[in-house]
Parts: sequence; structure tokens; C-alpha cells
Amino acid sequence: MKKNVHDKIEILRGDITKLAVDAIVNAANTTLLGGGGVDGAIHRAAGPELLAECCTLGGCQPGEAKMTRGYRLPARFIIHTVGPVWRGGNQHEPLILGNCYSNSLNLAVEKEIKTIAFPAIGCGAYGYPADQAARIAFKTTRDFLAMHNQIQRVIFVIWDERVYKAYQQML
Ligand code: AR6
Repeated sequence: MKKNVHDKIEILRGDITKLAVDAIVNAANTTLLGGGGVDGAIHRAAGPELLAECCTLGGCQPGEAKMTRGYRLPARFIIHTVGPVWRGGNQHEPLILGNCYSNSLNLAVEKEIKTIAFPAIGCGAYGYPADQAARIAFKTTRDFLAMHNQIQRVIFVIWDERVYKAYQQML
């Protein structure tokens, strides 16, 4: 039976590095050489081979997405994307954040991925207001899934309570 767009999206509270999906998304920075937050957790869990592959990628611009293997993670692949640094909302932040989701999903389709998990890109160190970020995450994902049938499951994996509440509002 064909699933509708809403049935393909779910929200989970927890640690994205534990998920056995085809790909998890990393909220990285433009160097792709690791950092704090979810980026640090993913590098720690995947192991040093991840950094070695990231060194070959030549960085990543905000809103773009690049893929690596998952190494020691249960997920087969990691899609690295770079959110906008929040500067009040008039510096193309919504456009850049939407691009993070659509470019990650496009890359997933290209690589024949069926299940993908996203963290709350931008909602930590980069300061994106959680309610606005959640709206963009859901709208971009729903619009994408309505146009592409290949992806069967999108999981938003949320670590902290405040952001989790904002995402719950979107269901
Ligand atoms: N699983 C899921 N979500 C997590 C995890 C985890 N293991 N750990 C943290 N989060 P952030 P950003 C949540 O700061 O705002 C890095 O240093 C976290 O609570 O990781 O896009 C990069 O290198 C928050 O809700 O990403 C960049 O320099 C969300 O993930 C910069 O931070 C995103 O927070 C990117 O900042």
C-alpha cells in the first residue's frame, strides 16, 4: 500500500548516532572537519575514518550537502550539511535552512536511500529559533516527499526538550 506523506514523517527524542537508518544527517560547519554538538557526537561514534574521508571533501557551503560512509555507525551513510548562523532572520537564514533539507533529500534520492534521519539543524550553536526551524524542516520535507516517492521514512531526531516541543507542534 502506498504511504502518504504524513505517515512517512516521525519525531523521535534521542541520540541520532544510534539510529539504524540508511543515512543520518549531520549539522556540520563549512570545514566539515568536526565540531561540537551533534557533529562532535557523530564523529566520536563513527570513528577516525570519518574525519579522514571528510578531509577529502573540500568543505561545504551553508545549505549544501555532501555524503560520506557511516563507518562505525549503525547508519550506512552520513549526509553532512551546514545550517545558517542565525543573525536575526534577514540574512537568508530561512532559504539556507530550507536548502539544507532539500539538498540532503536530493542527495539521498540520488544514492537510492529510503530511510533518513535529521537532527534539528541550526537549533544549537547556530541559534536558529526552534519553532521557525521546525516549520521549515516540516514544510520542506513534506513538499519534497510529495514530489519524490522513493524515500519511505524521515525521522526527526531531537535531543533537547525545548526543541522537541517545537517539533511536536508541527504534527
Ligand atoms: N543527536 C541528536 N541531536 C543532537 C545530538 C545527538 N547526539 N547532540 C546534539 N544534538 P548543533 P547547529 C542537537 O549545535 O546549531 C557544531 O559545532 C542539539 O541539542 O549540533 O547546526 C558544528 O561543527 C541541537 O538541538 O548544530 C557547527 O560548528 C541540534 O542537535 C555548529 O555546531 C543542533 O545543534 C552547528 O550548529
